[in-house]
Amino acid sequence: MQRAAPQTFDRVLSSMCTEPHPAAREAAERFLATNPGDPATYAEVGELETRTVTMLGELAGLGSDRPNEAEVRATARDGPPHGYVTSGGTEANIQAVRSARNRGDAAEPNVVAPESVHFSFTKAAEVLGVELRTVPTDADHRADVDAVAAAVDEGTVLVVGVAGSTEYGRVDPIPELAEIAHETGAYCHVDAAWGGFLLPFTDHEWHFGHAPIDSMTIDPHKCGRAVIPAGGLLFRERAGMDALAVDTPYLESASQASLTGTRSGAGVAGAAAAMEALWPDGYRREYERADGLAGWFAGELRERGFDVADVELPIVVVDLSARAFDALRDRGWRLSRTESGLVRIVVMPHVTREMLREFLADLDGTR
Ligand code: 0PR
Repeated sequence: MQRAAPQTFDRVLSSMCTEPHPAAREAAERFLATNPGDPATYAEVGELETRTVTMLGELAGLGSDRPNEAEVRATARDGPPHGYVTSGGTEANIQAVRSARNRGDAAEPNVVAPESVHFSFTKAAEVLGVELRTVPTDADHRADVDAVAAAVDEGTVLVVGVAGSTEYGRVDPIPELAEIAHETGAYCHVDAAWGGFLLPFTDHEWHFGHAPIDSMTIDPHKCGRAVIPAGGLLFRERAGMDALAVDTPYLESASQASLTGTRSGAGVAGAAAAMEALWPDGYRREYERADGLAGWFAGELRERGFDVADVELPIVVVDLSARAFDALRDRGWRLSRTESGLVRIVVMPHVTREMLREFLADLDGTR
């Protein structure tokens, strides 16, 4: 029988995952038969998870060199960053909603989010029995602060902002959203599943050090170059994790906060290895490369007369005809579309200038 092989990455422009760092591959293989869900038995991978969460906290403004007042208070009270390595952004977002619901006391809880939020929040709402209120974004696809303020009420347990949206790579006004959340007695969650490994090198205000947010999704298996599965969930306070913990009578550890039970040690080890290899300089270099490449590519498309959205983080959104889209798909390009039918090209680490030149040549050939 023929040995199955995965796709190559040389025509993949649609994915938020990428070729893992070699150190991540190697570490993942070493830890294939470990279960971070049972850290009393699998202590080594448990320690790796703590290190990973600490590093994620560093990226996300917890434990920075110059902590703000809220950070100092949180650290004094609770110790190191709180969170865990999830199976992905979906689990992290579900758990953020669950934690807020459990900590709040609303009889009919709701979550308020811009319409640009990832569909994992739809799953969260369905699974947890909370109402998801999505509100329109502004003309530039960012959360509209006034619309969010108008949608919250006494039942709101969580306000969500996106830092690096799935379709347009937009960063919502996080400090303003945190303020609205806290004024109404809700928590504030930032979904930086994709953007979290790019944003440290920009001047956006998106993390725990910039605003009094309560939780964050930040995924090593996207721009962090870890192996799949490795998502990240962080809380500012220990209470965020405590609200997720259930008793585990027959395990040596007394409780478990993760949604899944047995978990991927390979994912945890891969995330730790990738971050140790790349944080911060490797990630900075990749951000600068991708940012430059996305800007160049958008310029090339505009020169050809295409309508291209402003590029904020390295996702290029362009209006291509259905005919061009199909022709490019037929030539092997893996492309995806926004809800409104525009083509989105995600400039991930495997996407090179050479690839994009070939893409442009193929696009020219369709006209
Ligand atoms: N939050 C944001 C902002 C996301 O973009 C995504 C995934 C998630 C949460 C959920 O993360 P998980 O997929 O890890 O649970 N965004 C991409 C999407 O759904 C994921 C993706 C990845 C799609 C690779 C395609 C692909 O090849 O579009």
